Amino acid sequence: MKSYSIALIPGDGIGRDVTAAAWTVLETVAKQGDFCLAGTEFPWSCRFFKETGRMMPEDGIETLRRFDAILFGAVGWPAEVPDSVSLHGLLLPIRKAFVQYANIRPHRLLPGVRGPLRAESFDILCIRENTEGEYSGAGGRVHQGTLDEVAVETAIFTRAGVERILRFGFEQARSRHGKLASVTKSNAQKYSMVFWDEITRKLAAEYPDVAVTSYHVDALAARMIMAPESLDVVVASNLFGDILTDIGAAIQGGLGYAASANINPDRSAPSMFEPVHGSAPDIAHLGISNPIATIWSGAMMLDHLGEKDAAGRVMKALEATTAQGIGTAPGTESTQAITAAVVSALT
Ligand code: GGG
Repeated sequence: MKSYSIALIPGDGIGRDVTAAAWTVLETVAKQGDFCLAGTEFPWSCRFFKETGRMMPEDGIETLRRFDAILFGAVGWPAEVPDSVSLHGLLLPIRKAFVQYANIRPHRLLPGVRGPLRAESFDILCIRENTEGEYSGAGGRVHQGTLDEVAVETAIFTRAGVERILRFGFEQARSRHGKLASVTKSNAQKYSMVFWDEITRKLAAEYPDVAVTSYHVDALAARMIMAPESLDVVVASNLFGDILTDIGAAIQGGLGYAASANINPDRSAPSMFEPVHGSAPDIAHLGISNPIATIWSGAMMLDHLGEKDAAGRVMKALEATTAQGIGTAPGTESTQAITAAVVSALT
């Protein structure tokens, strides 16, 4: 029987509840199939930081490297650890170290889930560059605390980095409906974003079957609300992708439905699967967090591992659950009740 080793990092706040919920569903579908999931949980989080002074041990990356995949919950507990410390101490280093350069985020309405828009038949796949750009962490502050203080944060765009994410976007568009929206702000950012547009045009010649349109990020943000059904695959830089996918989450009913996969397309290191949402300290410990985004992310993990049938079964179970109205109104059912409904839809 095929076995996959999965590193589980529940992280902070609701990350713990939703990861446990997704794991219950994944273990159920594995038992029904002919494969096994061996999970190892790591306590890396803001609590771990308080105890050790680090978000993960010094050898954390090397520890994770031997796993087939990582299921991640959420990071952040700003009352105790600044968000800039927790994010740069856990999630971002994993994405960079494992060259998970493609962050894939699907946005569509599950049956029974009402979004805020009139348009209901959109199906957008956002691809966010995940290892460089505005989140490179390059910069510094001088003369701190004085009137002369200067803060510099440099966005880094490499030819290799931009080319590979755009190529990934073209390939995804080719495998879907053949449309790619490439997002920049090249009127205002005349170096990095003009560079991105140039590479988009160069690659477009290699993909004559893909209809590519370059949009400014503000126009694309409006389009996601006014005409989401006109979009297929959207590819954007780290920051723009981060922001646009919160719009994507909003139009699909909320962050509770927004799944994501941090993919290393070369498979030279593990990929990581996580809900788009953060740790939600305001509702942590209430037992009402929506596990659907994490369960959907788990389905993406199964798909990446090659367990396509199991991935499809989890998505069908999610759809059957929301179609019954379960998990469709925030805070109505407990995390446990939604999870139980998905598990029962699997059996
Ligand atoms: N589950 C994802 C999570 O914890 N997100 C927190 C966050 O702030 N993420 C920023 C990012 O995805 O770059």
